[in-house]
Amino acid sequence: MTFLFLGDMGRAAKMRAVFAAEAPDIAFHDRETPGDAATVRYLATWTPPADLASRHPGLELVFSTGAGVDQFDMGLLPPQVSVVRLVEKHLIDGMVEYVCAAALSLHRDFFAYARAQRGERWQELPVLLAPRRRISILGAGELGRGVIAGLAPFGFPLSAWSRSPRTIEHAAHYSGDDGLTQMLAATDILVCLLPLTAQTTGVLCRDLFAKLPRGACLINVGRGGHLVENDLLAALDDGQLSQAVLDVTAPEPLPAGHPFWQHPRILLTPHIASVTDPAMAARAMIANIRRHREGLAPEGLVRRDMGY
Ligand code: NDP
Ligand code: OXD
Repeated sequence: MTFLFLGDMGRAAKMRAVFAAEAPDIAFHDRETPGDAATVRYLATWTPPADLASRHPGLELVFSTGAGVDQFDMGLLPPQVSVVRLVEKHLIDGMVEYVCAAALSLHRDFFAYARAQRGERWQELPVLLAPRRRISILGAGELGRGVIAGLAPFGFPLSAWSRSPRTIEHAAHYSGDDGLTQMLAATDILVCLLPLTAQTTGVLCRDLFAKLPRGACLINVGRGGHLVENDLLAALDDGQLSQAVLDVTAPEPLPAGHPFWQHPRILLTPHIASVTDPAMAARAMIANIRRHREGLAPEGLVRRDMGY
């Protein structure tokens, strides 16, 4: 029973050590020692190669090494293969830290003060405390709910929007188009934590920005494909939005000379909001292999027809 990791060898070494110590019953293979392709039951990769199914006819589970699966071409995988994304505490904690840091920096006007400093202006802005700053999250999944739990102790009024109705501790919940419009009207800082699917591509666009109160801020930690770049530039230029923090772009990295690089109201980070830890990922995958062997659904099982 073989697990094959198709990633870089530095990560492979860390994952191999966890498998050796905690799952000696599962043979661990990697790119340099791929073993017998026919015995591979479980495989982890960021993007599956096109010939995956023919190369490994015994495949049962394909793990994404991240939380997202938009980089997978589901059509290349046979229907009996389950696709599993990474659901893991370390990944959630990283996202919570990043979004809290970005939201607090926006809330306490750090970006405006950085601009004032560069212009040698000693300029006070009104101080609002958290109960007067409304933060909303697009997406109420593993990461969105983690972020809500991380922001709640500060006292921000919190909301979240997702496809299906649900109850979330510490946040008002909205779904549907009307729910989105209602939520946006009461949002000062908007965080995108949606998966990238056909339905969510380009969701961060002029129409959505127009539904926010004037001067609202955006944090995009979902995917670059969620954002219509020219609509963001227009919204920042005319003051509809006052600041954007972008951890994701399309493509990554942006080409030289792209207007986002030098924009005074955009902070770019290189897709580091939350980074997979190979050892933690290996533990999550081992736990899911055990669940699968017991006939249980793996945690993070992707609804292939929905794309997330
Ligand atoms: P989940 O699948 O747990 O959650 C996705 C959420 O989005 C769910 O609440 C889902 O609704 C909602 N959603 C999906 N489609 C729609 C839609 N059409 N309309 C409204 N709501 C929708 O994902 P995670 O929270 O684990 O991860 C979210 C994304 O974060 C990843 O897909 C990835 O793109 C990004 N990410 C970014 C990282 C970074 O470093 N920048 C790191 C890790 C992930 P419902 O609950 O109803 O299904
Ligand atoms: C992920 C990511 O999906 O890092 O895990 O973006």
